[in-house]
Amino acid sequence: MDFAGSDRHERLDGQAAFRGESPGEETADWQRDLSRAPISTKIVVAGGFGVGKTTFVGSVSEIEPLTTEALMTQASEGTDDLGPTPEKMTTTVAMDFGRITLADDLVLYLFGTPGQQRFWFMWDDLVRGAIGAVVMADTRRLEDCFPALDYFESCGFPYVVAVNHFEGTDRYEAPDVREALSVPPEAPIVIMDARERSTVLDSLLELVGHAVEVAPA
Ligand SMILES: Nc1nc2c(ncn2[C@@H]2O[C@H](COP(=O)(O)OP(=O)(O)O)[C@@H](O)[C@H]2O)c(=O)[nH]1
Ligand SMILES: [Mg+2]
Repeated sequence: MDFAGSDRHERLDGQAAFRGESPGEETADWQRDLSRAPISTKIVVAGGFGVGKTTFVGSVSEIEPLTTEALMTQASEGTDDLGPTPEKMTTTVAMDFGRITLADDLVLYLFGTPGQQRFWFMWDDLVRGAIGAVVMADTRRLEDCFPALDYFESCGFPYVVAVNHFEGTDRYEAPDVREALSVPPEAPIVIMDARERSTVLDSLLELVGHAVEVAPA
């Protein structure tokens, strides 16, 4: 783990003791309780093209993230807008897949959805069985996450908005983003950096907390 020593790490440590984090530490009673099987759940990572979904999943995945990137060809010219990320040579054609263990017995499976409109037919399948979604937003093109927001709002699916802050762009605070996106007050907004593991974990913890809060008792 590469975030030892940060404040965030200490905070996360309290909330979620990561597997293998402290090898010398005594195991607690509940950890030896074999009846306590790990709970696994699914989380969807959505957002527009180039917003950082593949980076997000790759930053936290314990397993080699499975991505199905394809070299962009002339066929996607004019469909995939490369304006803000001209260096981007690949595009995710199916999905990103990763896994992370929180709190020793909560396993999250992350599914990054392709942002391109031509793949929206997959969304109903993708969200089946998921507890919630992280909707990634880039403040340079907030409108790219409208379709994802509309989709999750329309089906009452819990989500958090993760503003992936690209350096060199204006920094916005959560209330500004909430207003610009008309995000209802109950949906958390996190300002983060998809390349920074600790901020990706923060976003996931926000989502898990939010999903638990809104889940029917
Ligand atoms: N500067 C900066 N670049 C990022 C950040 N997140 C992703 N990138 C880069 O932006 C590009 C698009 O990210 P990617 O994860 O492939 O986007 P996706 O299409 O949503 O999967 C890649 O070149 C990433 O390395 C970030 O927080 N800051
Ligand atoms: Mg991708």
